[in-house]
Amino acid sequence: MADSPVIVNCAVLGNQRCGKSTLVSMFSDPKSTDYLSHYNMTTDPRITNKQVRVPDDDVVYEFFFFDMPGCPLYTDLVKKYIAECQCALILYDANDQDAVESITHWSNVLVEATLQENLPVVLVATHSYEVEDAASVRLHAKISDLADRKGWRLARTNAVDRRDVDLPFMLLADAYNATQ
Ligand SMILES: Nc1nc2c(ncn2[C@@H]2O[C@H](COP(=O)(O)OP(=O)(O)OP(=O)(O)O)[C@@H](O)[C@H]2O)c(=O)[nH]1
Ligand SMILES: [Mg+2]
Repeated sequence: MADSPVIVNCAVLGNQRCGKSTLVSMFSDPKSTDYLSHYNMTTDPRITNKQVRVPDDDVVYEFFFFDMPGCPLYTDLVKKYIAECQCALILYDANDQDAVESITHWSNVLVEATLQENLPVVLVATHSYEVEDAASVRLHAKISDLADRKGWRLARTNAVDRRDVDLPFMLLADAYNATQ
């Protein structure tokens, strides 16, 4: 009989409206289109789970995704919810010129909540490929450098055409597996 999958808790963090609930719901329920038709601000943290096989390996993890509110009013609540998380997806809008500050803020929240400095993190650029001007290319280069310095993986996604919406989760499984 196959071993049971290892359970891993993953915090899903990022500014309000950057696309956290959309990405998680597209991955956990590929037929869902709810979040694309209208915006539902997350007020109650939502936990969903899905198994992910590590690419090129025989290992399966069962991730519990803690989809948190981005609204600053909830930051203390977020910290309580994610205290036991073992990894994180940190999302940002690829067109937000303040994305570096938002990533820094959410990575600090992760460290303060978990008291762990080096949890596996995947950065996820949402709304990617929508504006390809010089400013967004520069921003992407800056965030790639930040990811390299921190040892984080980086994925670009777009929910409207569902481009690469599974990629962050494959990178997450691989990044988490590398720590085991
Ligand atoms: N154009 C575009 N819209 C997106 C994308 N991803 C999400 N959205 C839209 O952005 C809005 C906000 O998405 P949510 O997933 O609810 O954002 P959230 O990060 O969960 O927001 P909070 O729950 O308030 O923290 C919704 O209307 C989505 O349809 C994307 O890649 N491109
Ligand atoms: Mg949400």
